[in-house]
Amino acid sequence: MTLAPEIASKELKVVRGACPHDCPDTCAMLYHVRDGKLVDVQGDPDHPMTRGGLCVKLKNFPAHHYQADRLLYPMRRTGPKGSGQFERISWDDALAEIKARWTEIIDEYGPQAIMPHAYLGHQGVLNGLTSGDAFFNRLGSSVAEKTYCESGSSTAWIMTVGPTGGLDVESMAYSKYIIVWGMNMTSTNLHAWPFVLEAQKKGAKVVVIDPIRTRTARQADWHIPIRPGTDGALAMGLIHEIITQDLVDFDYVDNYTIGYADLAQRAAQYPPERVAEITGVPAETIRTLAREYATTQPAAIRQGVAIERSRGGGQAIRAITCLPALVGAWRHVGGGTVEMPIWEFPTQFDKICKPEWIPEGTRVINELDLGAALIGELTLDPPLKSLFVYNSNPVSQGPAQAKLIRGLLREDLFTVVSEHFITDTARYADLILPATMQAEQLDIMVTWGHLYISLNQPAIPPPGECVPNVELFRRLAKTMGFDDDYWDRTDEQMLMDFHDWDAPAMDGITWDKLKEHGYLRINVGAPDVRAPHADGNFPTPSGKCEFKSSLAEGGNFVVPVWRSMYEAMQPSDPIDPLPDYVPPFEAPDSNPELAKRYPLNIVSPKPHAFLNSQYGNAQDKQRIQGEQRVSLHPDDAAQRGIVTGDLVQVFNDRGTFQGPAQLDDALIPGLVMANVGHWASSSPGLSSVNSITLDQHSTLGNAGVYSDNLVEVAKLNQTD
Ligand SMILES: Nc1nc2c(c(=O)[nH]1)N[C@H]1C(S)=C(S)[C@@H](COP(=O)(O)OP(=O)(O)OC[C@H]3O[C@@H](n4cnc5c(=O)[nH]c(N)nc54)[C@H](O)[C@@H]3O)O[C@H]1N2
Ligand SMILES: Nc1nc2c(c(=O)[nH]1)N[C@H]1C(S)=C(S)[C@@H](COP(=O)(O)OP(=O)(O)OC[C@H]3O[C@@H](n4cnc5c(=O)[nH]c(N)nc54)[C@H](O)[C@@H]3O)O[C@H]1N2
Ligand SMILES: [Mo]
Repeated sequence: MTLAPEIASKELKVVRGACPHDCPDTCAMLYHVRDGKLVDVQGDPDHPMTRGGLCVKLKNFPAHHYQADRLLYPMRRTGPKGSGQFERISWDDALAEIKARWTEIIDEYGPQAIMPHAYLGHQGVLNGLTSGDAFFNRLGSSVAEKTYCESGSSTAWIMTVGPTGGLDVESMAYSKYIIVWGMNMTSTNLHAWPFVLEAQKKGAKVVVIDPIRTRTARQADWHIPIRPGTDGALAMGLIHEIITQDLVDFDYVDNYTIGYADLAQRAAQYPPERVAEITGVPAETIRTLAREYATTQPAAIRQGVAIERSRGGGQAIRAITCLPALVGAWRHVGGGTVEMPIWEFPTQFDKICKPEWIPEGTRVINELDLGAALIGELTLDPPLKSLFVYNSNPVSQGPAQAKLIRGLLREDLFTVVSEHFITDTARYADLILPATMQAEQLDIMVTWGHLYISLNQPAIPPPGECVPNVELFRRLAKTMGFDDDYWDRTDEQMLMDFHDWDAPAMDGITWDKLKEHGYLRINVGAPDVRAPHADGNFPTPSGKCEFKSSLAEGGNFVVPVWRSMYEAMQPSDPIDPLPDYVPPFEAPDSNPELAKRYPLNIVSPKPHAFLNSQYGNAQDKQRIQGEQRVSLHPDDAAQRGIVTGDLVQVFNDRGTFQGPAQLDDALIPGLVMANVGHWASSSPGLSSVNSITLDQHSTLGNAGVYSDNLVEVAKLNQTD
């Protein structure tokens, strides 16, 4: 940005910050401030992962703060729902209206008629995923089960190896074999990629398993294309081969695992020829991959969240997480697997979230069911009468977009949204409340891709009447008459409560040091020596890696994405204690009837230049990301008379969206790809990719099934 001369001449202040986004990298940043204005944001050159570089999303971060259409004041709807017409009101009026409407609703229906909806718009302790929990628990609203992301993976992970950080991504520099499974690291975990490249330079083989030859796959030594939702079969096939080729590390298995005999029996059902039919991965590839993986140690597996996005995603992650113990990869620095290392931090979420305030018997509604809940497809007594959305954009990111919009259009639903912009969801609000951005607030970032505690310190004052989420909920608590001491704590006191400072992992870490340094590595062993399970030590009920899970006995459960969030998630259906392949809800093989009408599988991975839907309204990012394209294999396009650039429609019984076609032989035949995150309000047809998404849950952890959808694609007449 060009600075006015009077600002450029003012003294430069540098403040230590941390990236706010839901991304495994959580970069350490340096805010450059002149005369109260944010003039530049740089990656911290000293941080071992950030290494001075920020990703494309964070380039120009000051401009995000000063974007002209940013919300600066509370707003009340003036036009019909969804019209996007609002007028400025005062905070006092907004809070008074919330109090009046909620009091009415509570009197008539009880507090459970109110539901919060939050996800990871912000990743902080004070302002993130759980920032409203204490307030809504105290209010007695319905509890929102938040399983947009990682809940399938985390549930599977904890059933298998317990709440361990597992392999440190920095230790991948010492790996000799690296499998990047269902992750597009160079877009979604960019700052871990240098460790992969370092290993590759030293001779390690890098393998990518993905239905698409992505920008990451192109840099790998071996790309193995696979049909979406079939990773469980591939992993079971690898287990089968490791056993039949006599590659098991029996010393490790005997000492540090349970359930081997049962696992072997299950895996016997997955010979490579059968697996090849399910996955599309040739039998010989499966044999070779198993042999190379087992015999090239240390071998690492970087698991992507994308694996969980189908009916059997959780079970697939169970199978994958068994692999390192089977071959003894955990013995070595650089061996093992990583899901998210968050479990290593000594967090005390309960002190922030107050689960003990949830009134007994309070119902739990999964956020992925919001559309169904709002339109009465789920029988709810009392029905939902008010929705409070913060840190999330369900119209863009949730499944079953059409149901959700129908629900949000209900005249009797009182919807409040706290936001930075009038998003696809905020358009449907009755009231919008303005939220601060990262340079304007204090927070500790919850990190899920490395082992550093990251502090973000405020660098500039909030513009207009924006408030951090933590302050928003304090104001709401006061408005609703809550007088607990909890609401009197300062931000700093709350942050001090968050970690267990006496835990060994916090050795050498103090608040003052954190303020001075911005980030500090927790005390869990340096990347060049850390081998957390060289001698077992798995934090499972048995203390071993559980091929056969003892936690499964309790029935299906959801591991809260953020550790110790609370145990409101009741066990439901019985679950299989052994990993297995669970076929997708929607795939040509598993649902041939549906495939007659909708023969193509669609995946909707992360946009390179947006962060989920954030930056989807920023022109500089739109220029990089391009519009909502529909990628398909040239053979599928030819069958439909489609060429690159044609405006096409993607559809199934749930909905439809449009975009220009892009023919791309990087996709396997039968696959369509459209990145999530483009705004419906600025897309042709006014809908986006989640219009076609099924609102079912995976069999483990109630995860969303974004990679488990059949569609058809047709050319649109330009006059349509
Ligand atoms: N640039 C950018 N970075 C981000 C984000 C963003 O929006 N933009 N979002 C962040 C968030 S919230 C998350 S959870 C992470 C997720 O990051 P990733 O785990 O990388 O997830 P995706 O980008 O959804 O998908 C990664 C790859 O998985 C493939 N894939 C899809 N379905 C399957 C399947 O069933 N099996 C296999 N083997 N592969 C499959 C896709 O083709 C895609 O190339 O990224 C984070 N980082
Ligand atoms: N089709 C498809 N759908 C998906 C996925 C997919 O791969 N494919 N991925 C899923 C995954 S992994 C995830 S994590 C979810 C993400 O789902 P969301 O977390 O809903 O995604 P975002 O687009 O980041 O939306 C967050 C919103 O919070 C707002 N926000 C940011 N900071 C603050 C703040 O401090 N205060 C307030 N009040 N608001 C703030 C932002 O402006 C933004 O509009 O999407 C899921 N949906
Ligand atoms: Mo995510």
